[in-house]
Amino acid sequence: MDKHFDKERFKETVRDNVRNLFRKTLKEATQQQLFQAVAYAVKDVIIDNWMATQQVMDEEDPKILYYMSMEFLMGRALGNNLINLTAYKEVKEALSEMGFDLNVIEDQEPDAALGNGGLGRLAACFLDSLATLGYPAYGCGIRYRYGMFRQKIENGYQVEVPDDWLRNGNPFELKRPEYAKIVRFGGYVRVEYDEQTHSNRFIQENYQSVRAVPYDIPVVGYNNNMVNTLRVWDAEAINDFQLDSFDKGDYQKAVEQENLARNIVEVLYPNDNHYAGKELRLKQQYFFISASVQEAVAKYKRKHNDIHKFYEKATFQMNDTHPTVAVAELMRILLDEEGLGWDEAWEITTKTVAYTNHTIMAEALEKWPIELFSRLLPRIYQIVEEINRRFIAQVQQRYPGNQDKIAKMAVIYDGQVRMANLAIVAGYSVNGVAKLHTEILKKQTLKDFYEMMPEKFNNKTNGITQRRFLLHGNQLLADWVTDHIGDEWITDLPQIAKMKLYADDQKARQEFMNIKYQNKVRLAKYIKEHNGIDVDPRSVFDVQVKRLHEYKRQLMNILDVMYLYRELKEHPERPFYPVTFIFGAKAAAGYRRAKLTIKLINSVADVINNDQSINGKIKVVFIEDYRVSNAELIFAAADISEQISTASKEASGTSNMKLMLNGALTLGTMDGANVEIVQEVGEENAFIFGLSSQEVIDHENNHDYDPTYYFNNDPDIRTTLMELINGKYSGGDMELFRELYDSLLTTKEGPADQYFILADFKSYDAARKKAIEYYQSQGDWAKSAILNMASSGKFSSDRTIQEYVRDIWKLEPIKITVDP
Ligand code: 26Q
Repeated sequence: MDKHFDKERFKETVRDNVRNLFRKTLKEATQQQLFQAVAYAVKDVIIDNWMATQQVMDEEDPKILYYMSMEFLMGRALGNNLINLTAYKEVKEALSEMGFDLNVIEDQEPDAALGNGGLGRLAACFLDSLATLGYPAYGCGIRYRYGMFRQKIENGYQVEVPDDWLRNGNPFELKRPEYAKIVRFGGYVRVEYDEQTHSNRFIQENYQSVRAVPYDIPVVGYNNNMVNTLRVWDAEAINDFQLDSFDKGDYQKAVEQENLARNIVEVLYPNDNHYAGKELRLKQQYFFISASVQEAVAKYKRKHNDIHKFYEKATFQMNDTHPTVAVAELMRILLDEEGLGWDEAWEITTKTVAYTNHTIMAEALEKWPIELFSRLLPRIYQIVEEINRRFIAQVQQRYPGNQDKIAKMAVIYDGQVRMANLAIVAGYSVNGVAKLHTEILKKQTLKDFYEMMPEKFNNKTNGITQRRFLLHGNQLLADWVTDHIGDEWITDLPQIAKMKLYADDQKARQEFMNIKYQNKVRLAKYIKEHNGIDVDPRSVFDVQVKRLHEYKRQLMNILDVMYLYRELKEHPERPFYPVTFIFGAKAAAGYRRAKLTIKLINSVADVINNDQSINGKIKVVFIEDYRVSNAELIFAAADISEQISTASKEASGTSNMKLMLNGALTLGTMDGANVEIVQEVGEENAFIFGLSSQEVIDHENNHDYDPTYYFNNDPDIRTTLMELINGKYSGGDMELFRELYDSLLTTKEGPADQYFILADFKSYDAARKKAIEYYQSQGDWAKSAILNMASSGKFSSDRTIQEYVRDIWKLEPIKITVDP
C-alpha cells in the first residue's frame, strides 16, 4: 500500500463512507462512526490484494493449509491491518490532518475475542505469520455471536458480561452465502446393500440439520500484498418445511432445527485448560469441522478429479483435540460420498490430518461418553468404532496379550471416546509446543504412543508475532530498534540480536530506560482512568497477565505480596524499593477457586493501596477485562515478567515471549518455554527459582509431598497463610478466603497444595527480592532488559511457522504482485 497510498484519496474515501453509511458530515460523526468509515476505507485497499491473492492461488494451485481451531483470539483488526499494509503512519497523519486521532479511533473497535487465551492467540499469531511468509492458508473456526465474556470487577469480584462484539457490525468481514454447507445431527444410520457396487451404503435418516454459512475475514501479510482468509462459520436454520403442513413431526422438527441453529454458535465456552463434557460443545465442534472439511474437499474437486491425491493439495492442522472429529468427517466424506473403500480413505485421511497437543493436564483431555457421541453423530461414531477396532488389532499384533496397552491407547474405552487418542492414531504428526513439553509427552503422558510410533512425534516451540506485540504495541521501542539496526527485524526477528551491541552502551541504556518509562506513564494513565489508582512510573512494574488457573499460581504471587507488605510494615527502617504489582486475568465462569483468587487480589489491593503509612511503596493493581488490546499496553510497560507455573504444567506459555520481546526480565520456573528463554538470554539475565519438572513429577508419582511440613516449620509461610483466615484482608470475615487456605493444607478432594505453592514459596520470594534489588542498579538492569529483547529472535511465530512448513505441512510460498 505504501507505494500507491494516496493520502488525499484516502481522506476522500473516509468522508464518503461517513456520508454513505451514516448520512453525516465528518463533523457530525461519532468516533464509532469514524471508526467504521476508516475501517471500510482500509477494507477497500485490502480487497484488491485479497482478490489478487485468490487469483494467484487459482492459477498456481498450491497446497493449502487448513488451520482448524475452535478459537482465534484476533483482537482488534484496524491497527494491525494498517501496520501490515505499512500504512499506519500515513493514515495516522491523514487522520490528524482531518482533526482526528488514530489511537482514539482504534479504541472504538471491539476486540475479536473468539478465544480464551494461549491456544486461541497462538492461532491468531500463526495466521499473521502464514500471510507474512506467503503461505496459502485458511483459518477455520466459528463465528461466535458472543466471544470471551467481558470481565467487570464489582466489589472485588469478577462479574461476567456478554461480549456483544457484533453490535455495530464487523466492517472487515464478508458473508459468503454461496459457500454455505449443510451439517447433520442425530437420527440414525440405515444400511442399504448396493447391488451395483456390491457394497453397503450408509444413509443417515431422521436427522436435524443446520446451514453453515461462512464469513471471511482478511488476514493481511506484512508488506507483501498477500491476504489469507480466516473463515468463520455462522449457523442458520433451514426453512424448507411447509408452514401449512399438517404433519406434526415436520413442524416439531422445523422448530428444533431453528433452535439448533440459534444455539450452536451462540457463545464461546470460557474454559481454558479444562474440559467440560457439554453436548453443545460437541455440536459446535462437529458443526464447524463438517462445514470446513466439506469445503476443503469441494475446493479440491473444483480443480482435480482424483480424490486419492487430496493430501497433496490440502493439509489439516488440528489445534488441540477440539477439531478432532475432522478425522472421522473426512473418512465419512471419502467413504460415503466419494465411494472409496476403507483402506483408500484411511490412507488419504492419515496423510492429511496432524495434531498439536497443548497440555498434559488430565482434566483438560477431551473424552465424550459413547451415549452422547453416538446419539449426536451416529455415522461418525460408526467410523470411530471401526478406526478403534482396526487400531486395537494393530496394538494386539504388536503387543500380544498386553491388555494394559489397549487400556491406555484405545480410542474407545470405558464408555468413552478419547479424542487425543483418535488424533494420535490418525495424525501423521503429533507435536508439543515447547521442548520440555514435547519431552514430557514422549516420556510420560503419551509414552505408549511414542514407543509404538516415534516417527510421528515432534516439537514446535511456540512463537508470537513481533508485528503486533512490538511494532504495533510498542511504537517507541520499535522505532528505537529500527533507528539502530534497520527494519529487517519486522520480518526476520533474529536480526534483533544486533541490538546486543548496545547492551553495554551507556547512551543506549539510558534511551531504553527512557522509552520504558514513557510506556509506564502510558500504562499508569490507563490504570488511573480504569482503576482510579495512582501508580508511580518510577516503581518496578511487576506483571502477571494470563488466564487465571491454579497451576499458573497467581495465588503464590499474591501471597508473596502479602508477605512483602507485612515485612515492610514490621521493618519500616529497612530500605524498600517501590513496586507496582500488576495482575490481569479472567477466571472461567464456573471455576470457584480461581474467582476467589481474583477477589483475594482485589482485597489485598484495597488494603495495601489505602495504607498511607507505607508511602505508596507497594501498589497492587488488578486490570479489569485483560484482553489483547490492553495487553499491548501492559507488555510495553513491564519490567518483570511473572512466569511462575508449577514446573511441568505450562506447556509453553506465550506471554513470557511477548514480555521478553518488550524487554522485561523473566521471574519464573523452569517450565514450558521459559527453559528456552533462559537458554537464549542466559540465566544471569533472568530470575529462576523453584522445583524442577522432574522433581514435581517425582512427587506426584510418589505421593510424598506434604505442604504442612512448610506450614509447620516456616513461620513466614505460616503467618502469611493465617492472614487468609484472620480477617486481615476481608474486613474481619474469617471465612471468606478459607477455601484458598484449605486448598493449600487440607482438601477433601485430591491432594492439598496440588501445585506446590508452599514448596516454592521461599525460593520465589528470594528470587523476586533479588530482581527488585537488581532493578536498583539501573545500568545493569537496562543491560539485561536490552539483552532480553535482543535475545527474543527465536520466539517469533515466523520461526515456528517455518518449522511447521518444513517438517509437517510441506507448503510452498506464493508471491502476490499487484499493478500500481
Ligand atoms: C475443552 C473442552 C471443553 C471446553 C473447553 C476446552 C478447552 C478450551 C481451551 C480446553 C483448553 C483450552 C485452551 C488451552 C490453552 O490455551 N492452552 C495453552 O496453549 C498455549 C499455546 O500452545 C500454551 O502456550 C499454553 O502453555 C497452554 O496452556
